[in-house]
Amino acid sequence: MTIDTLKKSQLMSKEISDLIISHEKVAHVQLQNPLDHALLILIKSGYTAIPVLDNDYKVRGQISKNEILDSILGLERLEIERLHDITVETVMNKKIPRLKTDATFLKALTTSINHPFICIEDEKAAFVGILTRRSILALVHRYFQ
Ligand code: 2BA
Repeated sequence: MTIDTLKKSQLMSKEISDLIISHEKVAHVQLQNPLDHALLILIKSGYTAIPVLDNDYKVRGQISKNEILDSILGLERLEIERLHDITVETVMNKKIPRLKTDATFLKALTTSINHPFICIEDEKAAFVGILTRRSILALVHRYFQ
């Protein structure tokens, strides 16, 4: 095995724990929050999409600005007044990628091809934080240098 191949296999089998953005730093909303609150958090944080958590701090989905705006799209205008009456749970995307803290870097790299961020859970499925495409690419970039 060459040194390059060895380094590559070490990188790919490396665990992702060092790359995780901890839950305290992750903007999120809860299932029962109204959409006006979710939109406020999205606009204030600057992110396109953020995780949705339940009362037990478990990840249940993610919500994006586009999903919110799409849900209030009327025939001729955005029905802004409906934002307060719809909950995050009704509109969120439930099919989201998740990984455990001990997942390999290769698994995270593969998942990040189609997803800008991945929710990370512990063994009891509690939310630990997120892994962003940016942190994954930064590590790949360091490797190629
Ligand atoms: P987006 O919000 O679509 O952001 C795409 C990229 O734009 C981010 O890539 C980052 O490079 C940059 N960016 C956007 N808003 C930023 C901000 N307020 N501060 C700094 N950089 C910003 P990634 O860093 O790879 O993040 C991928 C996705 O992960 C983001 O997509 C967002 O949906 C989510 N995300 C990242 N950090 C988050 C956090 N602290 N809380 C909640 N969601 C986060």
